[in-house]
Amino acid sequence: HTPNDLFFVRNHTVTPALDAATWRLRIWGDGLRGARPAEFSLEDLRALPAVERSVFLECAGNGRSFFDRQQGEPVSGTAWSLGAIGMARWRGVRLAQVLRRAGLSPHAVDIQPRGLDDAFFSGGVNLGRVRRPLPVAKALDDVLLAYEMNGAPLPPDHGHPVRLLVPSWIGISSIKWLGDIEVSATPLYSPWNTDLYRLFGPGHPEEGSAPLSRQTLKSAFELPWEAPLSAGRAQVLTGRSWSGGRGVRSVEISVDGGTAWRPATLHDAPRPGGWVRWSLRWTPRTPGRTELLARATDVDGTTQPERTAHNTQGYLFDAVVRHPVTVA
Ligand SMILES: Nc1nc2c(c(=O)[nH]1)N[C@H]1C(S)=C(S)[C@@H](COP(=O)(O)O)O[C@H]1N2
Ligand SMILES: [Mo]
Repeated sequence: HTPNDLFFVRNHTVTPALDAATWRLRIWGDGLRGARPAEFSLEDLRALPAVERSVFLECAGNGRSFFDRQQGEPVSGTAWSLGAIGMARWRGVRLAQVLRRAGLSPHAVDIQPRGLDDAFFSGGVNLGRVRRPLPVAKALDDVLLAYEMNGAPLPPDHGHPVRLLVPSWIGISSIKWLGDIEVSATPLYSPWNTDLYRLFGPGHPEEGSAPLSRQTLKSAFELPWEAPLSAGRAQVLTGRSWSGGRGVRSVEISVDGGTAWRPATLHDAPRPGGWVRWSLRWTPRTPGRTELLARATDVDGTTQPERTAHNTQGYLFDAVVRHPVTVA
């Protein structure tokens, strides 16, 4: 697990100060059986059966800087390397249970959770408060209303007092500082599933791809960028691989820039929403600069590619990352 104080923070505006004692979640819309909205306090949610899940949360832009760095293709957005992911033990209540209590109708197709943070402005245009529709099928499957992270109340930066946690899906799905959820009998749209968080550019439709949902396959070494390594001294290279699919089955490592590959030893079983830790012993021999590569294959047989097809906003980078080290 990633400690809370080291967990990446991604805000569209600024972290709001919310009082858990007066906080309420409002559930409303024509996808409910009754006309009346339902309201839940934090105490109400805590009174329902709690569940705990260890799953990662990862921004759709994680790895974005490698479009430019490795492929020479500039993209817009925060130039993350591989730090926009964390794994936590989330505790909360199943969204399915709360939606049913609110009177979910069989005609509901989409829900739209919305944050209590300030409205987001882009290019001078007010896009309103952060919100992104989610199909009811996913909402009823494995989504949590989380109020604890790694055994502590949700920290302010991570959505205090309650956030949505949508396992395996891109980070924007997991709305923080949750204030209300619209439940709708017709499909819902917001800038976060129309102009943002779709794939745009050559090779993609004018209106963009379908709204992005599941995360992709990635690997990272647990090693500083440009790490200095000693020639002739045995190293244990360690790292992690993860996928928005059913989990990672195998990982191969190259210590010569991508010519020869050796299997890494995995230290975790594949699990949806989980990452696997891996290691490989290696004694660097030749002084100089080199690149280490880690390439994962998931349970469905998909392997990380050499390149990721370009998209203008730099989402879902999944190609093998070339990690520079210097042997001296
Ligand atoms: N209300 C609200 N929810 C939000 C955001 C936001 O700006 N406002 N950012 C989203 C994005 S883009 C990501 S990647 C994750 C980041 O969660 P974290 O800051 O807890 O790591 O929260 C998502 N939920
Ligand atoms: Mo994100």
